[in-house]
Amino acid sequence: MPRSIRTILVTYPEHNAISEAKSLADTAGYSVEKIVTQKNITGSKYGVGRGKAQEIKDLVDQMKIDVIIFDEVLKPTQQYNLSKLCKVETIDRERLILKIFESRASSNESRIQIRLAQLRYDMFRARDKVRLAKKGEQPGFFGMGKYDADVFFLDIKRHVTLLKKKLEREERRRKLHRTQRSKLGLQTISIAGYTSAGKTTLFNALTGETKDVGREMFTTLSTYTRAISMRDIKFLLSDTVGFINKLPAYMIDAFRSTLSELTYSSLILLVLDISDPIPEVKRKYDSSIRVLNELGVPIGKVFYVLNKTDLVNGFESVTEKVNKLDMINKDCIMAVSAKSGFNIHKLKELMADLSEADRI
Ligand SMILES: Nc1nc2c(ncn2[C@@H]2O[C@H](COP(=O)(O)OP(=O)(O)O)[C@@H](O)[C@H]2O)c(=O)[nH]1
Ligand SMILES: [Mg+2]
Repeated sequence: MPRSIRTILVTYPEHNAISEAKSLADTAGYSVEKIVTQKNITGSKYGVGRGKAQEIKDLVDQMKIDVIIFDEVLKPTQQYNLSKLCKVETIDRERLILKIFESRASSNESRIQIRLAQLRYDMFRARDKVRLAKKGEQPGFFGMGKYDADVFFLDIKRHVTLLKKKLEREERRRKLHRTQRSKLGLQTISIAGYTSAGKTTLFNALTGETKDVGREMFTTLSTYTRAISMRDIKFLLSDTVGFINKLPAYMIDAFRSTLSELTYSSLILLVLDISDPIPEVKRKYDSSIRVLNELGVPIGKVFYVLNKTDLVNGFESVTEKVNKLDMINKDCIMAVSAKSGFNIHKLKELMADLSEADRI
């Protein structure tokens, strides 16, 4: 087993920012050893201030850190300065998100969309990088002059055109794929929701109870999909990529295509972190519903799972929060704790009930 990649996470000193950034890093497979926060992480030279940068450098040395994850967009110069100071690689927020999408792409179409987003990311940074290269500050990068820079841009543009053509072909093929998937004869239940709502914890809780059924039958299943059985009913359960705050516009197509499996799921478990303050739960609920609408998911297929009830004081508080949410489909709610296991069995029973009643 490869050694885990030890990281320092640099983010804002707010609970939400920290838990989202931590979950993003986890999802991308990094091991977060230390969290460093600062109110403003968009400063000019290092992103963080000089003193903070030095503090990070010391921590990198002391804790044998491999990578710095920076929860903001960094310019190549900033990335370069921080990496040069600390002598380790720096990954900014957008690169981190692209890595997650890349690891979750399950179709040719989404792989192309993600490649397109990666090219956009590189393109935004190319000019700055060329400038760095000219100053001789980053010999590892192309080492190019103006002429080479033009060629580089032209190459990216050609690549983009090519990928867009491929994408059109894949879109035409998509219908076929869906028919094939349904031939497996199993219904798919997908777990959706914001990053750090507890999707993966719920996925593990739901799949942990039963043994993997007939995995050998589904050799194409990814690590994020497992076959589970409840009573005698079998389902495919999928952990999907989370909704992300402040997702840059150029990544939206890539994000949607990685979530396309939601459109052919029989049931969507929409996980909400009920321990968030009400306005936060409401904001996440509203925008989750909006994304599901945009993806063409019928709201009747959505079942709400209110997670982290162990952090909420008493059942009344949960009920009170729910009343303020003004949900569509109010009868499709279950409060659970994926961590403690509270109501997990009940949730499974309920999924079986829905199936037997032909609701899914
Ligand atoms: N207290 C509590 N923490 C939880 C619960 N479910 C998940 N978590 C924690 O919330 C964080 C994010 O969970 P994760 O499953 O990775 O979220 P995901 O990003 O939606 O997949 C982790 O630190 C979990 O341990 C829960 O029911 N109660
Ligand atoms: Mg997860």
